[in-house]
Amino acid sequence: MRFTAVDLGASSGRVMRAEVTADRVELVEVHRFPNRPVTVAGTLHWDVLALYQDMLEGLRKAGEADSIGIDSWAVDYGLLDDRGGLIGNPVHYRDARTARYTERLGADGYQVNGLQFLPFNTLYQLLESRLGHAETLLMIPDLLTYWLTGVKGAELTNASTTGLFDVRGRDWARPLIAELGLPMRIFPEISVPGTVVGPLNADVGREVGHGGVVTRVASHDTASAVVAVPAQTPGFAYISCGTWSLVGVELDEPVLTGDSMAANFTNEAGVDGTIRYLRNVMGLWILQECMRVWGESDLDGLLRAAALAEPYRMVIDPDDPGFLPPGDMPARIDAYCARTGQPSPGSRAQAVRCILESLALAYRRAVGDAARLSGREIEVVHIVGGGARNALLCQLTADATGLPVVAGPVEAAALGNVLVQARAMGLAADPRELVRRSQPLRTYHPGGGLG
Ligand code: LFR
Repeated sequence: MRFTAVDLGASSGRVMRAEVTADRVELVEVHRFPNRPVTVAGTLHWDVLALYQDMLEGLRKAGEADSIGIDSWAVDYGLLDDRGGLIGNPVHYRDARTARYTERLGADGYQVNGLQFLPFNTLYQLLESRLGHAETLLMIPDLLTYWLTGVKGAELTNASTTGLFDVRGRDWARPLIAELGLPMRIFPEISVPGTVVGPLNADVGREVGHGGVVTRVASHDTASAVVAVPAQTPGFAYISCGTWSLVGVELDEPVLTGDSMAANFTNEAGVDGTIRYLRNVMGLWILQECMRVWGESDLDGLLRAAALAEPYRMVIDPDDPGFLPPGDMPARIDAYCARTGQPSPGSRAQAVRCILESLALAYRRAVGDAARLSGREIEVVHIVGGGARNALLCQLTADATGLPVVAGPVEAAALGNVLVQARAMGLAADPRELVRRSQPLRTYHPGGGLG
């Protein structure tokens, strides 16, 4: 059968066409486009109409499929009025409007939502939003689904990132929503990944040149990526490595202890009743911003030079809040090093080395904390997403964790998106097995060398 996956990341989006048979899944990228946030009147926004337009272009290029699925980053949303019109442009989670939240609010109950504290969690954004005549809140993939089909609704995995979700009841946390003074009317009914939404609107069909049906997938990109982790046994940790690095394990039950909250671990909902127990590590964002500031696009060249740079000359804490907003990252690294009595990198190669080693150390901490807090014994680390292509980072991670690292698939989120659709249509009963059979994977061993 044929499927189309729309996968929107913080820095780029893609539309993939997929062919799934009983024992294989093949992906072909048909459209890739940059995701360029726009600052208007001092507020950082997503250019959601440009993303919509590119999605249509991708659907046109992909041709007709048995089903279409959409995933994106989490947390952000659009608000609709009583006629279904979008009120304002969705605000970017890196906008400064939530910077004043530096710790959990009393009413943000970890016992209920199980969510790590991040200043941009939906609930803090909503406290900063004008909800006046808002009738409906739709998370980004749900908003795009609405524009394609006319159907409003919420999808489980993404709803679980709002802070307004009861992780044990797997539904909106009504008492918490009431306590925060937010109107319950704006939260649509939640459906689970694999739910068929309905056909494309006629006008959309005319624009893309074909019809089709939209299925709700694990619409939080990280949840889709975890579906595509090619693990064989329960003793695995994953690092979903793109703009962010999401580091954790897959559990059957949330961990809601005080220790877990103190370690800022999150319990986000996964497919089939699972819990994605993980921590957000700042990820390749710092490197992406350095490259933007340097005007440099040759990542491979930078990585080759970084492999020859001096090991562990300086380290940063990638999770320092100073690295969250867009800006002059090389200067921020210098300032961090000065503040902590370390030399500045002094060259691009050394700066890249510093970022990757600091990430590897952050991964070691997060994998160790996940194991300790969940009681899960970990034998292997899977790196999925764009970072799986970064051999230096994979090797540094194997060295830092002392565990074998299996790298791949690179397009994990799009694959997970497709596999959930395929399963809804009776194919891909064991998604991970299909990934193992059809995707190239590479293993890095601790001490394996950087050559
Ligand atoms: C990764 C991701 C993370 C989420 C962050 C912000 O793309 O979805 O899981 O914490 O983006 O939405």
